[in-house]
Amino acid sequence: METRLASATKEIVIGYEHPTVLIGERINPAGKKKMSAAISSGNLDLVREEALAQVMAGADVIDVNVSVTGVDEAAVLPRAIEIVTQAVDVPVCIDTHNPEALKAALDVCRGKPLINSVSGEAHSLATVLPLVKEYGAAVIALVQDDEGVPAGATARIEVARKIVAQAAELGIPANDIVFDSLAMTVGAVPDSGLVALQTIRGIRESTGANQTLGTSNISFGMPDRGLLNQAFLTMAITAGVTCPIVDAAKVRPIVLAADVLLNRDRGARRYIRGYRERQKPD
Ligand code: THG
Repeated sequence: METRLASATKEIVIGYEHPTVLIGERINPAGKKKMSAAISSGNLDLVREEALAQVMAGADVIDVNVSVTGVDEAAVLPRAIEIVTQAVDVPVCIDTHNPEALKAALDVCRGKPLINSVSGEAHSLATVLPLVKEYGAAVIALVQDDEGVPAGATARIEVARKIVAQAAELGIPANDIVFDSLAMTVGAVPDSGLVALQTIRGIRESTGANQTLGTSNISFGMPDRGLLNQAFLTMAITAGVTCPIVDAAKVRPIVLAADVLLNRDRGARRYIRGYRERQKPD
């Protein structure tokens, strides 16, 4: 199954037979004082710089999240999207819980963006899916429902199937849905990695849909986060994640290696090009 996203000028394809697509996570104020302060003051220079740096580092899609307490997201999110799409030519991933901000952002997008996100909660399905349909977007679907995030994989897979069915009723095909099995830190929930991996395998088998994962979530509060993130990312890709949300600058080499090992990089061309680029002096 293939999911297509597009900017005004560029289309990208996500699928099990294609190289892993990297969604760049760095335009997100969570835990970042400088980014939060800049967004609060209305200065989006840092947003532009992060978009450029991430694409240089190999990001294929840019996640845009400007959610800071006290900021009018419905005004700032579309501005941020415009700044990102003027700076880089890749598709965007609109990361917001605010339906007004989502609609305002969709209004300034050209091409086919990815919406981050809908969930199996009734109010989310009712507000987000009609926008997915109206704007012809693709959407990340979180495997949680009105009862929360199910503890086990079987129940999470059931939520995914329910979302596919609800979307189909509105005429949204499964290839416009990208599932997120929800990784939480192993510091607090020791079987969180294992349950996410089991869920990813089950969703792949039962829906065939593409999948993302915020892999950095796995290591919150742990030492040597990068090490855990990279180990988990390769496992998640093997299990079925085709477009992880990541810091591209930190994980591109290991993703290129994983793609060679999974035969998703014909002639190992991307791997070799990545190697050569890393040998060049800055
Ligand atoms: N699923 C979906 N969307 C998501 C997430 C997800 N969006 C947000 C988040 N999770 C993915 N994005 C991030 C962004 C930053 C970090 C983790 C995930 C992160 N930041 C460092 C910190 O907070 O310690 C700061 C990094 C820095 O300062 O350089 O770890 O799961 N659908």
